[in-house]
Amino acid sequence: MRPLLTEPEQLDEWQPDVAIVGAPWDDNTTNRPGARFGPRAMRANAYDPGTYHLDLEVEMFDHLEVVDYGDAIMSHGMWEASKDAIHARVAEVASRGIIPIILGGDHSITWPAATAVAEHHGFGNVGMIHFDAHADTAEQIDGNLASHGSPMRRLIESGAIPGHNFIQVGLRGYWPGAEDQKWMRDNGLRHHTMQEVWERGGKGGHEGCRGRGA
Ligand SMILES: [Mn+2]
Repeated sequence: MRPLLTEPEQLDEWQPDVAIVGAPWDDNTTNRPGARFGPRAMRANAYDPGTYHLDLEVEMFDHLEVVDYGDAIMSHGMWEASKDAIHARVAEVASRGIIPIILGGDHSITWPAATAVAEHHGFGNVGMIHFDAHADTAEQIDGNLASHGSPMRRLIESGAIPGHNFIQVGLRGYWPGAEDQKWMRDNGLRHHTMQEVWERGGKGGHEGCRGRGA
């Protein structure tokens, strides 16, 4: 139900607070591809009315001008071209001071998307609150530096978002292993495991945060 804009000049005309950008890419998954259908599925699910926030008693679009800025154009099987397309489309939004909300897509899209945001605010000035089962800090997976398990590593290595600006919430399961976790500690990342969230609930204070500086 939001206006669809397709050209950067329309962003200048409209001057929205928020612009949605789809990034329908899933070739960097190790398993369970299909996230390329995420943006269109989320748009389809937003078909019904319902923009009033019950808890806050706020009609959200009275306060936020939100537009749909379409999808970044993906070139199937071609990460470099697709990465550049995601970066460019998010940069068109972020460089105008508009907040981008990016719909994926597998998690590799966070590398170009968050880089574009960091370029606007300055490398090192952006924080990442990362809700995920996995830390996505692998050096590489099966030789793929752009794997969906690696975007946070790339952002930290490039300096776009330093490790000490990361809070990861919900880590669980078997991965990453000890070596990558040591790298995360050495780079100042902090996290709340899913076990901790279960035990303490969502209102726990900062003092329980694990990792350096906590
Ligand atoms: Mn992830």
